[in-house]
Amino acid sequence: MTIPAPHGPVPSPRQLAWHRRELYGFVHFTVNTFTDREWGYGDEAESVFNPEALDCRQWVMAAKAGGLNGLILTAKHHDGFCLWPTATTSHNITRSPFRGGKGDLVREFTDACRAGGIACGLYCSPWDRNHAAYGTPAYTEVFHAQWRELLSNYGPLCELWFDGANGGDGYYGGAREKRAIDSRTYYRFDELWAMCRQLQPEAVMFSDAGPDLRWCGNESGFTSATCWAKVRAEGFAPGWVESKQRLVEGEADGSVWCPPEVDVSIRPGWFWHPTEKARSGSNLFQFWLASVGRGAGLNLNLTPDRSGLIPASDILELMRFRSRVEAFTAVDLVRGRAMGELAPLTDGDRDTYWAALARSTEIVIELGGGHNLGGIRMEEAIRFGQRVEAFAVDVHAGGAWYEGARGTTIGAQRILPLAPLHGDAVRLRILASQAPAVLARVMVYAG
Ligand code: FUL
Repeated sequence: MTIPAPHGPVPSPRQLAWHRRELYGFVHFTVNTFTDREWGYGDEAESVFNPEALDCRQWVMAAKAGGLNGLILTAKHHDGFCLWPTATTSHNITRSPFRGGKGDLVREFTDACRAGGIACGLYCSPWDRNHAAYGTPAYTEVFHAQWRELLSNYGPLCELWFDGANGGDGYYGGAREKRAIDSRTYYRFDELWAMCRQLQPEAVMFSDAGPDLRWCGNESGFTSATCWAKVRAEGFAPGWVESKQRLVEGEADGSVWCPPEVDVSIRPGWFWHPTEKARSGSNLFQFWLASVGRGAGLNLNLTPDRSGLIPASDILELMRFRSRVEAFTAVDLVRGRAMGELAPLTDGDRDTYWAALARSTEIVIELGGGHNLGGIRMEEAIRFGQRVEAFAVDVHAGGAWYEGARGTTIGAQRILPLAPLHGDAVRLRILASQAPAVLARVMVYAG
């Protein structure tokens, strides 16, 4: 078989590795946890940060209970308090009671992730409501130096998170005023990103505008049903995008591979608040279907409380969520069933593929007897680009074909519940594709 020529942009190796992570989490934790705020003003006393039972191994245990493959910690949020002993500002963890002023939460976090066998990444906010120099070129130097410390001292990181928010006002060393910056130029992201590539070549970088991952345009747990991993390069900068819709769907004629990450919190807020509760496991399962199920990544935020631990009630919902995913995907009825040239589709190997000859095509996979159907997972072999524009899935039941699902894009993976039919074969129809489809795997889940 000839190797297909790539169609349009293709993922980099680091983006391919990210696509396979699929499900991971944020940890939002800082002074806000203790002051009951979402955006600290920047004037918080370091002494408020005092989590007496903190144990990052418990965070990793909670992540694994939910099936998360990695965690990303807010090393510094908009309030400017640094969770590591930085040389760039005195507004940091060494001036808090935590570990008697000898603490380094970034160290404890990265160590615990590695010990637990999950990936770790970091968030360090561009906007800094504490720093006196915010708004001047001097702060940009500070911000770059903070990232240099984080990139240099904590081993390999999987993801670097550049937040786009900037609300204007803050403490700013006592000035207590509003400061405006031009987010397209002020942070000198080109230089910063070059440093990230040099010091952490494996890490993907997230911002509204990539370069590796884009924001999905909402914090509500979904990406759109039509989901392109490619975008046109123009009209984006961190914290700035010409049109939000471009982020949501991506662009069929995009020139750059930049898939969406869906970031959403397990609770209403990003930080722990005494009056809020975790979303249910079935709610999290819906988020999974609407993000991972549409070819995006799901970054599910966890919120340690004031003791420094993730609440037991949240862990219970994470376990329920994981059970829902495991039950949905438990039995693949077509494993090993596709024959001849289609065999790569059901061999369980994401690296093998089947290439169609035409832009519309159909394949039939027998189930070897009647089964109740629950769902389907389809994958394009995205190293050849994203191609499929429309598809339908039919189920053969009682001697006739019934349409069980229909959609537009497939991408890295498309996961859909199927109409509850008792069938003995499944037919995938590729109705339209920018170039002949190249598919990696098809799985049909028992219902
Ligand atoms: C937003 C921030 O303003 C929120 O506080 C949170 O960190 C979220 C992930 O990103 O832009």
